[in-house]
Amino acid sequence: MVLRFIKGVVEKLKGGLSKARGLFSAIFGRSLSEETINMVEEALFSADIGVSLTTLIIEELKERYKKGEFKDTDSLMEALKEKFVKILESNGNELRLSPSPPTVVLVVGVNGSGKTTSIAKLAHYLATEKGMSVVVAACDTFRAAAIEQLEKWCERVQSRLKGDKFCRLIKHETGSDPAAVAYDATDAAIARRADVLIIDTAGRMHTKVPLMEELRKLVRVVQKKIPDAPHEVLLVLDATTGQNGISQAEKFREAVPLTGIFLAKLDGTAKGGIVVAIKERLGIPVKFAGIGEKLEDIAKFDVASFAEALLGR
Ligand SMILES: Nc1nc2c(ncn2[C@@H]2O[C@H](COP(=O)(O)OP(=O)(O)OP(=O)(O)O)[C@@H](O)[C@H]2O)c(=O)[nH]1
Ligand SMILES: [Mg+2]
Repeated sequence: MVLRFIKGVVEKLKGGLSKARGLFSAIFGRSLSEETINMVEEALFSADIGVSLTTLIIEELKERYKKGEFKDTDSLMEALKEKFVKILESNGNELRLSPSPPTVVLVVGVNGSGKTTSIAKLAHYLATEKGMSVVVAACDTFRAAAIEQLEKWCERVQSRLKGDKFCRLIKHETGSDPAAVAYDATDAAIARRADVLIIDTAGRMHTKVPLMEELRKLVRVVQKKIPDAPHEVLLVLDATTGQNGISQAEKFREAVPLTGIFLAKLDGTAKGGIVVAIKERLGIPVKFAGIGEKLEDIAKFDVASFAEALLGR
């Protein structure tokens, strides 16, 4: 598994982005006119770029069109692609690693967004590709099935590892305090000299303590042992939820400083443009994409490939 946008991944991604792609590709081959730009606008809306960003992009394109900057539709689409890449480009697409392991990765997101599956993929990637040992904390203690699901994933990852590398789950009983699990998992990660500690969390309010308060508490507990943790806070967004992702990000950001997005289900009926909107509105880079339900179905987010998959012919 090479975590780049290898051909198969781009093809898969194209499938997920097919609706928006269809609208964009209908533009190629047409003669250039104001009408073509209106078609771009429609395609941007349908791709879930969002109203404000679409308006901004379209105004810029219209202005440049009036100045005669585009000689044909191809150059118009090229300008659009450049704009996308410019918005998405950031130096922050890599996972932030702590100079003194374990690196703590906190994973948050609403119910069903894909957190647990994405954690499994990330653990698998870090263990098999980067040779890291991983401790996973089952801090979604709401239902037994959630803990079992994570346990199965960790065992599957473990079965693929060689030598003394490991992927171990730390869990408590269903219904126990998530912060207590985090505390033990932090201890275990330090004691076992793990490279990474990945923390799964609940996506719903299930006690009297509001979810966001629970997240803050969990962070405080981890910081007792690792003061600069968490080094990475990944928000898992379901790519099919579109613009709603923005408000989810805003909500979680009130509780914990988000450092990246894991965009799950990009292989589904995703519109994909949400990536651009999130980066533009919130300044949070998309670091990984989920492109299926298997351990290998993770792609490191690559700006140019994404723009090509969405806007390419
Ligand atoms: N097609 C596809 N399905 C995914 C992807 N990531 C997760 N899923 C599916 O989405 C569903 C929810 O995934 P979970 O990982 O359980 O989500 P969660 O956020 O942990 O959910 P809760 O623990 O219930 O809050 C599962 O059926 C996953 O198989 C992806 O990248 N592509
Ligand atoms: Mg889960």
